[in-house]
Amino acid sequence: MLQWLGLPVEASAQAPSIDRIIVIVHWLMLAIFVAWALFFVYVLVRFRRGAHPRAIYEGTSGRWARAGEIGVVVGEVILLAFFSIPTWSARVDAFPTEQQSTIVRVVGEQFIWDVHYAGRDGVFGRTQLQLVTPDNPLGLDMSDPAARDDVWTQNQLNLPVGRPVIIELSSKDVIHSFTLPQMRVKQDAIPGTEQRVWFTPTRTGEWEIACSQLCGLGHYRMRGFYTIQTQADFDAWLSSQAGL
Ligand SMILES: [Cu+2]
Repeated sequence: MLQWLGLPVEASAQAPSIDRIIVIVHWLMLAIFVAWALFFVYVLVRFRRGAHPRAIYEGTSGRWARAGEIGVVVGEVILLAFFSIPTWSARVDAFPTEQQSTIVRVVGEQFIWDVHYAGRDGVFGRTQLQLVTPDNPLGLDMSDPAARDDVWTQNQLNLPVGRPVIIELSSKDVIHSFTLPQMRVKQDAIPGTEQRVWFTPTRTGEWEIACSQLCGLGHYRMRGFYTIQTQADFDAWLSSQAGL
């Protein structure tokens, strides 16, 4: 089934468990589709014009109709209780420690992804709303010593392969949805809150960041790029961005 769905490449350690759910959901939907199609053909023949049926307007109340509805509900409850929720819970419980992770802040705005790295000192500089300008989209406060080595980019997210990544996600204006299809990551960025999402990239590559929340007229061009690279390449890139 997985090959037929045409999903993007699995490039994170968490991708296979998400794909497993996607496959199960598709099998369930296929079963329901086939059952409904068979029922539809049966109804076409059974109540054809030549059989002179008399219409009943109350709707069906037969045993088979009820059994079908109950069957679908039971299937969905099993899917939720035994597959989706345990997968999600395992994902959330396994949150990595900050020491072992690469931590990056991502801020959505109409219609750009602002990316903030803590720089060499590992401490994010203070940001203030009043300081936001086109040249300083994050509102970095340069009077804070921790801010001086910070690195920021727009629509370009670089990450090292093979270790956990924690993205601290927020938004300046409306709800955006930070989406890395190859990582199987999709998380809403909500103004006034900070959402954390984590994953572990397992292969290097260059792909696109999507915004999967209709966030305004320019939503279609809210397109960023992300590059998963070796730790050495990532360190070199970060240094070059910091002007070191
Ligand atoms: Cu958006």
